Amino acid sequence: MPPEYIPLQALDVDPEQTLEILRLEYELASRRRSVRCFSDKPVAKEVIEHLIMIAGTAPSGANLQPWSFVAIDDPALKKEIRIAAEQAEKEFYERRAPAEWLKALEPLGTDWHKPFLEIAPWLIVVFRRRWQQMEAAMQKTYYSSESVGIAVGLLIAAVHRAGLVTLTHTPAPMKFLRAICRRPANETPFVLLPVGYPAPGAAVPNIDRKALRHIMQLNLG
Ligand code: IYR
Repeated sequence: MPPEYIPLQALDVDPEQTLEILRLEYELASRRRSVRCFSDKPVAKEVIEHLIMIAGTAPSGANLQPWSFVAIDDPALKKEIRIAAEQAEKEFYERRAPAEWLKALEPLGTDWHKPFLEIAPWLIVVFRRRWQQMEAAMQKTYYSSESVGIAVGLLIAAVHRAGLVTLTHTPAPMKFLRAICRRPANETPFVLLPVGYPAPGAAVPNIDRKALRHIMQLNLG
């Protein structure tokens, strides 16, 4: 069967306006930070639903959309996740982490305590599907890490645009999340995103971003 095509609905932007739009987008994007100090101020379920809908617009390998998002605001479930994450993280910080890795983390001031997992009003646990049910059979997915990574990027940008904050938390190992969230064996935990408002007076590490000349090469030069 030949593929069916429909008209594209790209945004119609006057090229004269492009740089102005992008300067503003950059100014906003550069204010995004990973935040570990959350307020317990509630966030409506509809807000979380929209964030996940935005994530679900990401491009994906063969459009297989190999992701699931588990949104959690149940205090008992959040507590269960905090306990399991802190257990894994304590082991990481006190035993498993190579000295070099701990040194790289020093400027962030992180440790195994993860109170934000209970304080943030929502946790979004993102799962990557290595294969998924398609019609009668299980089908392999393609580029699932890249696809889910892009979806998480869109979600993080939308969180920021909404005046909310988040953090890409990857407790290691994070297998426990599949059991706690009761997800099937074809799904692998990808990242855990606490979402909420920042605590009043929240502070972040004084670290900076690489300059354009350090991240961009123009042609061969
Ligand atoms: N998972 C640990 C350690 C950690 C690892 C990286 I890479 C970071 O950028 C930050 C922390 C933790 O969450 O503390």
